[in-house]
Amino acid sequence: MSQSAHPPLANSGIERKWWHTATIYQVYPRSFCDSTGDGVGDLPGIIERLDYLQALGITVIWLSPIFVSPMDDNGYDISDYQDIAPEFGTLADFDRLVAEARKRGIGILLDLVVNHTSDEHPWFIEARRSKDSPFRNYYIWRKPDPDGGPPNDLTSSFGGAAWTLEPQSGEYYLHLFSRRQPDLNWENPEVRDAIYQMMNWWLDRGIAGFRMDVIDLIGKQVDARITTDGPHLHDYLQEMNRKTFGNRDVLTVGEAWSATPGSALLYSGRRRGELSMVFQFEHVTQSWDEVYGKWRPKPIDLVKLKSVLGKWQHALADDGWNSLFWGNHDLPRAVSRYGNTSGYHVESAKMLATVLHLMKGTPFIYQGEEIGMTNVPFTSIEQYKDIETLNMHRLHVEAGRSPEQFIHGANQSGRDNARTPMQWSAAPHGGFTTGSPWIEANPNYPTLNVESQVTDDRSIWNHYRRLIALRKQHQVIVYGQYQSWFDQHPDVLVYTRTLDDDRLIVIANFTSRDVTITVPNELQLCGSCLVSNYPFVDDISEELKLRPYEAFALLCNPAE
Ligand code: TEU
Repeated sequence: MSQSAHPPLANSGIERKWWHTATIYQVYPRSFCDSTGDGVGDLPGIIERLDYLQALGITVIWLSPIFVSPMDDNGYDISDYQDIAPEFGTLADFDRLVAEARKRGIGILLDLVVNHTSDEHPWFIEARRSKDSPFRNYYIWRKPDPDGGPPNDLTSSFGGAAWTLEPQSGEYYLHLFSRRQPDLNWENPEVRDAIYQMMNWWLDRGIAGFRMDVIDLIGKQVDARITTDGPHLHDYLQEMNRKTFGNRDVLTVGEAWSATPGSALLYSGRRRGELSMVFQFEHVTQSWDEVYGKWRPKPIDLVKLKSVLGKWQHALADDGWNSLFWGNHDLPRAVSRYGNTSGYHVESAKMLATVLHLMKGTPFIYQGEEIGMTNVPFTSIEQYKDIETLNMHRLHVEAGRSPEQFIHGANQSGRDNARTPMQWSAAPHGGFTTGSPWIEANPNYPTLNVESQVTDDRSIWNHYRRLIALRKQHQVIVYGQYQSWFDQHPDVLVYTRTLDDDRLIVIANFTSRDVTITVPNELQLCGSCLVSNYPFVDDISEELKLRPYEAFALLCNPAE
């Protein structure tokens, strides 16, 4: 996995890194594979499935949090950073996971959640005990405003005020997420040192790096109402880099909802000494409603989507690095959001994978995406488990709005769409557990599952496997220069990647109709088909007829 000793590329300033050719697979441990029958996925379950992941060809597993936690936010509320949640296993299981994964050429990326802890973390238990506690300053406390209310109007991502009154001291503490997730005070050097020590402890156990939860929030200055991109954000990241992973050959990816092309260069620029890359969400949020956000998503406008994807490809072309993803544990299922699950499930899932995996950057696959898992048709709020969805539902109903309308929004964008059990087979609950799962399985598991796809050469799964292998074989996929075509076309997405004499052409129809495009001469359609989601017709003419959701890539060498 760690092949760092490549020479720099002659025709580009980018120094080669092992994670440039990597494909990362996100596991949401709670929902991946339950080895004990308690209805909750666990580390031994992941170990059982390592052969499956190796067959897919992935290089790294990003594990959503596995640490001790009251699970108010499914582990994004940590009460002990240096032990494993009992429902997931033990430290010995973790070490075995790292070792077994390594044997298969797979690294383990941990989820670093250090913007906040759980309210059950000993630091917070101590901090809230008294104003004089040595841990008080680990968190962010403020006096009430003059009329006794919260210090200011900052709100929590999960709804309501970002401040909760701690009655004993009469002060409020800050929580940008649930009240059970108090924000750490990064201005306190003791906090930073404690976090760096913990990071080094995990690095010494042989992990491949970190995914960093809401890392754009750590430089916040609450009195100025600055939450993202605070003045010391990049100083802290540089310090973290120096004191932890900087001299190790690991991968770091920061979650940064606020990232712009400019700030992404600060995070991931090669001379910055910060992170390998960030997750930016502009392609996600560009289709959200201006008022209701993700709860009333707009239909996908392909011209806009292409413009955002292209903007990021260009912005990080010569410095920094892109992450590539359609989904994660907070987002709807890719094929439900961007594809078509009614008539073209297989075609559209493969089309989306083709478009994403042949761009420049490191692709991330969210568990189940490789078989085209879909959003869940829950009809009642009782079926939902996610704290964000439940809180938002309460606020929606309290405001007198229709519960049906809320469920409709949650069916499209609620986080539980991504969190239903992994569908391994047609066995009860998709073969995820022999017990009763913590959240219901998607009822489509009898037909949509791993078992039926791995042996079918035309399956979505095998399409992903091919794309992952192509990235390892062709430098043009990793380093080729990106150029988009047909920018204003509402139905098709076309781009080329060029490296030395190699040219890759990717063409995709985003609609359920036949679409004919006139190929301009400069595009020089030629070469052999690397991957396609339809039986490939070899007569490429100027008038190119694309079938519904058809997508293919041609590799040619115009010089030959
Ligand atoms: O997510 C950050 C975050 O802001 C999400 O809550 C996201 O904004 C929301 O789903 C969109 O409506 C990270 C984690 O990925 C998420 O699972 C955690 O709940 C959150 O941080 C707090 O740790």
